[in-house]
Amino acid sequence: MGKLKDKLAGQIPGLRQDARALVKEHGAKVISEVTVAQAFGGMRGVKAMICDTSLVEPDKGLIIRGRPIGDLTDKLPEEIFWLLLTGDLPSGDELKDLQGEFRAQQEVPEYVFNVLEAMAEDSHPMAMFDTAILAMERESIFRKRYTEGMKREDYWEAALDDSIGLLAKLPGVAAAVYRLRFKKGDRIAPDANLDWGANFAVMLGIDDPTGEFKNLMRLYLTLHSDHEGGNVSANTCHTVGSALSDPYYAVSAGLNGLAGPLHGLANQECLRFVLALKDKYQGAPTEEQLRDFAWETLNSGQVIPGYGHAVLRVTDPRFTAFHAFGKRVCPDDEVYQIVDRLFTVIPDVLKEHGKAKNPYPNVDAGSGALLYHFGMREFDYYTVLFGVSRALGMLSQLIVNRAMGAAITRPKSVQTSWVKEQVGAKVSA
Ligand code: HAX
Repeated sequence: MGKLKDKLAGQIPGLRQDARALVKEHGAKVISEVTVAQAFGGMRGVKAMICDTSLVEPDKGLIIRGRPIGDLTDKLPEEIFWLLLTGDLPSGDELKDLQGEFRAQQEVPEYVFNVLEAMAEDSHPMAMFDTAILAMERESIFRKRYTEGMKREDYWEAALDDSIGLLAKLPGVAAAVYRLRFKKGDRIAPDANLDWGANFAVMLGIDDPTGEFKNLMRLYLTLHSDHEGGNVSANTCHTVGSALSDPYYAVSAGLNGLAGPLHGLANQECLRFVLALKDKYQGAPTEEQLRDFAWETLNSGQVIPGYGHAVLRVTDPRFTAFHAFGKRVCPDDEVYQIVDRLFTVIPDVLKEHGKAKNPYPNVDAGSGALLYHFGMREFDYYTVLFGVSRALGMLSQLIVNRAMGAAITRPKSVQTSWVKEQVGAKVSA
């Protein structure tokens, strides 16, 4: 048994007891209510699900198990996975053990490549990535053990086994999508001496003489790993997993949600905006020019991509981390300079405009510029990088949910006519 499974096996009985006692003693108490606007508005702010892996605080941003993401930027994604699951960072030995588990299972089965090669040449990289994960469902230990009559208290163990098997292979699968879809040549074998994020960088095949692209991938995979439980991908994975569909089904479903333009695709829109500026002004515009362009954008009814957030009310600390990376690695890059200058100009413009509740940059404002700097210019692919990272969070949440015996998701839907009656609204013919 790996050290991660050992540690969880020690923690889970206490957590179960604690949750059971909470529900038994306080189960009837109210923690949230739902307004008509919320029922029609994506359930924003309704507190009706549990997620202990991470929290997004309006004035602080992402907090993973009590630690602000800004304090975790030097950690490897494998360390974040351990933290998400256990609440602690791994010791040196524990990290090595987990990395050994990933390495032992990193080989992607040949049939996955066959599936990818059979897809239409212009398939979206996210459709390819998600299909590859679904194709690997036959590897599921969870499904096999469930069919054999696995006990309910063992679900989390099988979910963890599947999660490690899947995470181990995701960089290889995602890199294969990149190289096949964008005709980059043969697949590149992983390097047995490298960590998970660096190996992903190697398999993508981006030229990296300084090693900074490896650092960017480690940072990228750490920063995007989790964002509490209610966002579209996490919530979808949670719901599908709650039916005891195995982790392959659940993660593939969650990633299908990440592929939406209002969710994971936003990062490519931000880079498009920055490149449009570069084209229009033949390089990095002055602050004055940026201000004019921003007002033109707003006056034509469009949003400034990369700014604003549904929950955050400060600069996203994940943006701060990317911004600092760019300042260190490519301060003279024109695309980075535009991102940097927008950060000086846009918050004041949005404040003056007076609509956005949060005039500050979100995570998507800076990441694309850095990928572009290193020569990864296939925008459609960016969400796959996000997906590899977010699988860490989705799977952590899923394992915890199976450990805690989370029930099948089944909120009550109501009809519009019922709402009208409930609030005394006029019922139209
Ligand atoms: N530029 C211009 N107007 C903006 C704005 C921006 N960047 N952000 C918000 N607003 C406007 C809204 O459109 C809304 O206008 P209306 O009242 O006319 O509808 C008003 O300000 C209030 O919106 P809000 O409450 O501040 O923001 P929402 O919670 O409704 O939306 C969004 C949050 C992130 C979708 C929004 O800020 C936006 O569209 N930003 C630009 C796109 C973007 O950066 N998306 C990436 C999000 C990061 C993420 O979560 N990735 O997964």
